[in-house]
Amino acid sequence: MAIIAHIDLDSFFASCERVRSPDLDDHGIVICMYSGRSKDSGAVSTADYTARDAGIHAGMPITRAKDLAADAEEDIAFLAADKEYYGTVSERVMRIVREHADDIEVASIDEAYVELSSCGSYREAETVMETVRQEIMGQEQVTASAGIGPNKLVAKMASDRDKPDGMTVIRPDDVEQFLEGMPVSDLYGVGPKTAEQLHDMDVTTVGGLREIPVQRLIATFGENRGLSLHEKSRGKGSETLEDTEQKQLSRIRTLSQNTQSMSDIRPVIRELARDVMERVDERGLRYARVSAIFVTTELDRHTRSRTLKAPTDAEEPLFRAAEDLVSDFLEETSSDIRRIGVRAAEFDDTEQQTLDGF
Ligand code: TTP
Ligand code: MG
Repeated sequence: MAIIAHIDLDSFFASCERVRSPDLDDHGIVICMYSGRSKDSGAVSTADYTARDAGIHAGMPITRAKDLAADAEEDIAFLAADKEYYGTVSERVMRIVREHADDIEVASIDEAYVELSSCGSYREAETVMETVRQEIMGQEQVTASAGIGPNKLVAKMASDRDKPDGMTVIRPDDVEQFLEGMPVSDLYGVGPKTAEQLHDMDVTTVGGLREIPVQRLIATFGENRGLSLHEKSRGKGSETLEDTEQKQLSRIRTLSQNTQSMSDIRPVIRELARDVMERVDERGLRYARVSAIFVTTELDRHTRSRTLKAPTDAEEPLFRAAEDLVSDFLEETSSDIRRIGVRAAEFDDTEQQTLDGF
């Protein structure tokens, strides 16, 4: 029996900004993607729940959002999106989630599917996800909503049910009732066009969709979409997570001059190893394979790799192995090196990457 959770951070970009701007405590927050064409051209990226109460939502033109904000009771702050910062928060959050799961699939910057089948019961899975949400709150001061169900489809829709800062558990026996009265447009993957076509067939709820014979769905929407709608209306979805885990981390740099000299290259390897390790650390990983990447003056690209005796989270083995690989390569080539790279791979349980020799 599969048990899958879906976790989605609440008004994510806005929540990140709230963490670093205590002065916005009594403000609503709107995050904007400015197009740069004119002062307020662009669209709203997200709005916190206070700004949503004023009618502001993602995708809305910034000018319209500002009009709504002007009429709102609360003060609403408009900030430019800083995706790099949100990315670092996201990585730390995913690390927390990963620590509690058999496996995770990072589905976007603020959501992940979580494999919890080994919990053995929904009650245990619920305890795990409650812990995950508390740790995220404790460490990052952002709230997350979660859903638990027998597959990804149900988990995803369950996490949407009680936003913000809520959790919904849908056991297999509850799936039908959970979906029954739901508007078809809320079925994950049903866009406005499909919803409209369904409305034309007098289908407004998922329960109504379930009544339509699959042949009729196929006749209207084609084989793939027809079948998919039929399955979704019954709460059937994938129980298998996609492999999104990081397979390798690397940094490559152009040398200040083309060279054959180890003493020129060594300090660069040191810096590259440090940069790579920073990212390995951020993700809480251990690596077991080291590669050095070379681009010669002729722009040929070579890779040399070595597997360590045991996985490690230390920087020195990365530097040492890369240094050895470089010195071996310098022995066998007569070309000067133009660019040099260092890569760590084979993170803990992850399978070996076949990136060598490209
Ligand atoms: P979502 O999870 O869709 O939205 P959210 O986290 O802001 O709000 P919710 O509480 O409903 O989950 O998207 C995650 C982030 O992705 C969001 O904070 C900003 C960004 N985003 C955009 O930039 N443009 C968009 O149209 C959407 C939907 C999201
Ligand atoms: Mg979200």
